[in-house]
Amino acid sequence: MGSLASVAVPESPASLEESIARRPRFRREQGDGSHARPIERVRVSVIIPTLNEAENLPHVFSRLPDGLHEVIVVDGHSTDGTREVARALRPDVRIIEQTGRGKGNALRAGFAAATGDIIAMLDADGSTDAAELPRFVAALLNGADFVKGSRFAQGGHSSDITLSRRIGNRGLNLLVNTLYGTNYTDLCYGYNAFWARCLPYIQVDCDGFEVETLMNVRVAKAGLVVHEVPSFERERVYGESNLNAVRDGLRVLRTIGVERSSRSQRVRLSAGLRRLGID
Ligand SMILES: Nc1nc2c(ncn2[C@@H]2O[C@H](COP(=O)(O)OP(=O)(O)O)[C@@H](O)[C@H]2O)c(=O)[nH]1
Ligand SMILES: [Mg+2]
Repeated sequence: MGSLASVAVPESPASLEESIARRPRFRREQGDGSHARPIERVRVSVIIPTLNEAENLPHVFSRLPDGLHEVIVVDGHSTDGTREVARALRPDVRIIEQTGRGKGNALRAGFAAATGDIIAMLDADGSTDAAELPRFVAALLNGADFVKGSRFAQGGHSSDITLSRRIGNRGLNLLVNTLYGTNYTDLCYGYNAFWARCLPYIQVDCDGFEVETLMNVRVAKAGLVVHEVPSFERERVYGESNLNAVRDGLRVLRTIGVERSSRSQRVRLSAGLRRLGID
């Protein structure tokens, strides 16, 4: 398994400074010295949302690379012993109980609690492979602000996605690329990593599975540098997906539309869609 220490990184902190200097707008807006840390000491926080994933955690945790700053499990009131299993597997794990419901709500809590320089999010069902993390971190160290995993970029693959989800994802992906001028190949995938300094541009304020779309659209709107890396999605090891293709597809569609409008339009559109039962 890969180790974060073995990531191919620019040789000195000066290289990172150089890549930041090429994006003066971003540096000016940050202005908080958050890049002063030498690359070798960059801290990586991993956020894992869990909803009854006790059986899957041994596999998921066994794939985590060495050298992580922290692993944060955000649990959705699981009743199968998920929190206890997480603690037994990894005594240093940070466990947070989410306050609301849904994956988006859980990730918001995890992002707020993270203390690392880089935040990575992955699933707890064995679909996303934590051993791929060094690839994401390398892309961030090489100049990306936000790194999207992609099952459909060259070298990526999914043995988990159903035909209907594949078609829906492709259509929604095309819509986002058309509306926002992006070149994404995989809109609705839960494996991403980004510099913590990007959080003010992301500000997750949705609750459900539309969270990845919201993040991808907001980083595009903010003009952040987004790289995609290929990722191999496996079938969930135990249990069943919590996602409903139609219900959650509509939520994704609504998110794309709402994000497209101005702030005041957004409030009105959001209220209108809610009246139609699309929330
Ligand atoms: N905390 C929390 N985690 C969730 C919730 N819904 C899903 N998850 C987690 O999000 C990840 C992806 O969920 P999953 O049901 O596999 O959806 P899919 O991968 O899109 O089919 C898994 O780690 C789930 O345990 C939730 O309401 N709360
Ligand atoms: Mg899954």
